[in-house]
Amino acid sequence: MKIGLVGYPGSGKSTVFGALTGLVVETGYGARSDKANLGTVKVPDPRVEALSKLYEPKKTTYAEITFSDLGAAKSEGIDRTALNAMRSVDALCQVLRAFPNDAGEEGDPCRELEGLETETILADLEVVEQRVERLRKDRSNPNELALLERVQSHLEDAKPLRSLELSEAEIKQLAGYALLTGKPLLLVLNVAEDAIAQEAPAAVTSAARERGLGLVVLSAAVEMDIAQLDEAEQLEFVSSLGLEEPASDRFVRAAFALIDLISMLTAGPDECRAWPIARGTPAPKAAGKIHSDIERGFIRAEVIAWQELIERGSEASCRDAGVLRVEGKDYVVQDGDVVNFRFNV
Ligand SMILES: Nc1nc2c(ncn2[C@@H]2O[C@H](COP(=O)(O)OP(=O)(O)OP(=O)(O)O)[C@@H](O)[C@H]2O)c(=O)[nH]1
Ligand SMILES: [Mg+2]
Repeated sequence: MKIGLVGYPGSGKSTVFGALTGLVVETGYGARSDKANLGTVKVPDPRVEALSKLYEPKKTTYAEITFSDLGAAKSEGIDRTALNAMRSVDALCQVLRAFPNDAGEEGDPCRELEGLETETILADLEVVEQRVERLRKDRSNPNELALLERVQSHLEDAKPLRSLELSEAEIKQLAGYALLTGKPLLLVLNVAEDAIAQEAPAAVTSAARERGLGLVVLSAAVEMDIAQLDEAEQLEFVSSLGLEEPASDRFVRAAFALIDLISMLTAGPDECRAWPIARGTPAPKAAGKIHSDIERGFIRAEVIAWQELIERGSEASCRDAGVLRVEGKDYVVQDGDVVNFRFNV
């Protein structure tokens, strides 16, 4: 799963990326290479932490997501290279500048939000118009034509695709077009160091709410500093700022939720682990994430809600208490299920 960091030049994409990944990257206006920065980040998960404390396993593995710093904007605004780079990611996070830059200019996050929205709507319209024209000419697929005409008129109303109501089948039909405004979008308001404990400006929160978009407030510069500290120092520093955890932890969790993934958990003395799966995945398919043999030879899943396991301290006492459920192949795995698969190959 890949998430693209997008936004206007100097909004702080590379700084956010550095803070998330702990990688040292070049920041500052014009500091960018031709290759997008790529980095993989653990999704902080207190459930995995608790299980790991209980089992003291040899290995603890968190879910991961990959962030890509699509810092390819050339001058003012968003250019074509940046727009094209967005097509290959699963979701977008737009970094909005709300701190004064080196030139002393205040940020205008609402303008940046609207600006990128307009650019991406226009880029999508271009794709859709071309396809509509083709389909009208060769009359090969009236079904798809009708759908694309609906999409076109929605975009022409200056609305992003994600606000158009679509059936599962229609979403599938459109997937191949990789339309930018159909991708899940999370907003990151990058504020000045002295504004992290303050509420986000009302104009920004209402712009996010109107569009049904998530909003995370952080100061990338501060998060970058936090990322350089060891764990104990981090906690101390974060609480001295009046926060409970680094904002980047909240951000990564929000990004994970954005792509509609949930975590199946496995726990034991060898490994405690979170397995990212799509919401609605049936047990055998979820088992296949661990190993294809387990999917092939699936017999049943033994499931305990993670809180029960932590509370009762062992699988055996969960069994005794009747909170270990035996589920078959139609069971849909839920977020936070600790699962043990029985299989036979
Ligand atoms: N004061 C302050 N400065 C920041 C913050 N975040 C980023 N900056 C500074 O703003 C400048 C631009 O940040 P970058 O992370 O390079 O921005 P970018 O979006 O990657 O920029 P381009 O790659 O040029 O599009 C750098 O000088 C950063 O140090 C912040 O939270 N507070
Ligand atoms: Mg950059």
